[in-house]
Amino acid sequence: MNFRDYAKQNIVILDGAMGTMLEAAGIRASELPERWCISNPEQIVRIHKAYFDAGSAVVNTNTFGANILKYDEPELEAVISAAINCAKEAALLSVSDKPKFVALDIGPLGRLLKPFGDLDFEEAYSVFSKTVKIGLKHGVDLITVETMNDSLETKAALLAVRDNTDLPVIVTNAYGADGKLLSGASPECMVALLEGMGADYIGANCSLGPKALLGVVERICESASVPTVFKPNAGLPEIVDGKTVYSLSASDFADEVSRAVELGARIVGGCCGTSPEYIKALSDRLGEVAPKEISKKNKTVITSFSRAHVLDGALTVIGESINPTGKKRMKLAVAERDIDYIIDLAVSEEENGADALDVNVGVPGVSEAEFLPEVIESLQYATALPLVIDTSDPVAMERALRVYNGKPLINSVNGKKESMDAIFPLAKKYGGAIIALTLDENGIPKTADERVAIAKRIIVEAEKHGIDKKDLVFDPLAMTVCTDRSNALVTLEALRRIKSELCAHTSLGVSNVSYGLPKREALNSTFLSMAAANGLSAAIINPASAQMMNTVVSLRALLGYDADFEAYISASEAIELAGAAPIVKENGGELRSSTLSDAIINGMKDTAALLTDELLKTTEPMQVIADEIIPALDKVGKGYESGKIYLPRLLLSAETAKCAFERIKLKVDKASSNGVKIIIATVKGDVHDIGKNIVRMMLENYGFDVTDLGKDVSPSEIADRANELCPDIVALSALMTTTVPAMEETISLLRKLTPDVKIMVGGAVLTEEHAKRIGADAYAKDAMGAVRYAKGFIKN
Ligand code: THG
Repeated sequence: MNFRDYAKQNIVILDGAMGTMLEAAGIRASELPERWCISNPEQIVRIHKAYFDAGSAVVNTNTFGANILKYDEPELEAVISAAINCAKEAALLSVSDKPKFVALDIGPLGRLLKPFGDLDFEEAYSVFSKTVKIGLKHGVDLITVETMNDSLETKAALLAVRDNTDLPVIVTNAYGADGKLLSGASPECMVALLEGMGADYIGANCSLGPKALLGVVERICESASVPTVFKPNAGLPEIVDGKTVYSLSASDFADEVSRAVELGARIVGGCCGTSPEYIKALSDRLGEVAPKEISKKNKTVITSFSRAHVLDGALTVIGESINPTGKKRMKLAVAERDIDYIIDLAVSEEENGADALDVNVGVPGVSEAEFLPEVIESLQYATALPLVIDTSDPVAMERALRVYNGKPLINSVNGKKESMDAIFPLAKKYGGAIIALTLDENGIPKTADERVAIAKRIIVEAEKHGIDKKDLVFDPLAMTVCTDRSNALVTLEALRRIKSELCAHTSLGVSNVSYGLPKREALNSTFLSMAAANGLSAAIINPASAQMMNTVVSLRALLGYDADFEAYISASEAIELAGAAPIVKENGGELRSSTLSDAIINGMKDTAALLTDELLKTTEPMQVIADEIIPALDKVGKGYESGKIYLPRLLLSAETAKCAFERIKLKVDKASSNGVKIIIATVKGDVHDIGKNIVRMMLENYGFDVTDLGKDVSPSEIADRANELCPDIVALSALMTTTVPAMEETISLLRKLTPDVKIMVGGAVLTEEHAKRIGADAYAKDAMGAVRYAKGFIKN
């Protein structure tokens, strides 16, 4: 039986933890677990077989970290083929009468993509591709991409899978207590992104215990049209007597996971802390539960790295400002590759109430294929809004689509064969929604009839490429009424008919209608109202125009999308406060971010460097740091702590602050240090330095003098360096539960050798309480927590 058929008819039981079982079998923390496929294959076979016997229909190969960043090529192939053989052998040996499937397991790379780390998207993609190709060569039934906490890394992995095989693929992410990935993505973001790219099964694994993730599972079930997967830990990890224990018993675990099945999850198993006993309990428990039917969701969703936007009739505003057509200043910015100017426009548009941003950098003589992906990469963390990628160059489009961290709106395809042949495969592969212009080889039709006919043909053609109508947004083309007085009416009729006859979403570049006429805003806003009355879903407009945005706010209220007129009233209050001034600031072509502080907050690196140089002409370096840099970092840091902004944005600001610090360092040596010395290290046995690197970067940016000892550092080395450098603080990181004992050991050694030094600890598996228990002076929940503690040591 093939896996897809099996999953259609059954609740699929996956396996439980591999790591936990290997620990029990005596693997040391410093060993690479995948090597056991070669050195101790009988153990690996035993574990897989125990899962099959307990009721698993699928086991994941022991290849979580099998990639060319950790193994050279011959060893990688040897490890993966041995891992697959172990799983297949276990399937043959198992006494279970269920069908048995082997999934190639792919975990995170252990090195982070930009902006968290230094890995490029393309590098990550090629690393994943290598693992996938080897796995396919040795034959598996399906592929599992799991435990990813960055949406862009997940995208790289899924792309590598889909470029090489049509086998079923399960994709599960590690969500935090806030219901989001570390990179900021919500469950709705992940569903839109992954479903768009062809993931067959989508879900959550690892991280918290089942109860804490039920909300995430529910949201995935509500937004996904594919089966939902749930593979949580056995509750929350705790460390007791140096050992990691999980809070849930097998039967409690089975009860809680079966709650998820009642909510709609159809593919379930266990992650860290679970064993065959847990899978047996789950399998027995689920014998009685019927799988819930999955409904096809018809929502049109676009996303940024952190936000999902649904086209739902409440008139989506797409900001038009990032477009050089007819704008001298913007043309200059593109010619000079001035990304800061573009970020500035984006920040304004977001502040003015746009829901998504059109990004067009087409200027004659500038290679869009080079510049557009660069702009998309920079812009996507400077704004939380989904981007609308606007180019007629398919090469530029594909490059931009690759690096985009989310599901974009593709602007655009049209009814020409050449356009559809170029764009539909890209949309299918990268999973974007698409604006489709109702024109074809014969140009823009004069009648609404013909425009509707083109829309119909586009739907049929898109279907052939596997693209659903819900992902098409039709643009019946607004044209200036200057040249033909029937233009507006034809567009409005086409709009109405596309909505009523084809039940499809629509968009319009509204301001085209007034081209060549005076008092454009009057025509534009009136046309917008007429279009909205005819069913317009998304308007490409200038959000800096108060008249346009007032019209939008009014339309939403009149169309019934503004419950209690809340948005309408707060917009009119803003007008009153400003003394009848427009509710939105006009953008007069000047940079809006005029202070260094603003530049840092908005992530404008070149501008920050420039403004720092400017300030240093008149101001003392320490003053620049105190007045501009630190307040900016504080503001972003507070936003992060309150959950208003996400990690990529925090890091962007930190990097921008670094640019400012570099200018200051050029001027005065040591000027940036606040005099507090900190040693930071990831403890022995732990090779994960993700968290530590983020903390180091934040501390450095606040002017702390940080010495980074790296990862996997022994207690004696840490103590020796502390002795030598006499720091104020030693900061220790442990990401894995298995390495927490090494942290405790380091603390006791430091207490003996350097009793005056304060010790701060952090890491994914630690809690405040546990930090206290192992004798640390402070626990830092995250990078900002570390900064807060260290600030207490600044003398002035
Ligand atoms: N459909 C789709 N995409 C589109 C268009 C469309 N993308 C481009 C364009 N048309 C929509 N974007 C703009 C951007 C700017 C202007 C018009 C359409 C424009 N700007 C004023 C000018 O240049 O004079 C200035 C406005 C301002 O004050 O900022 O006219 O139709 N799918």
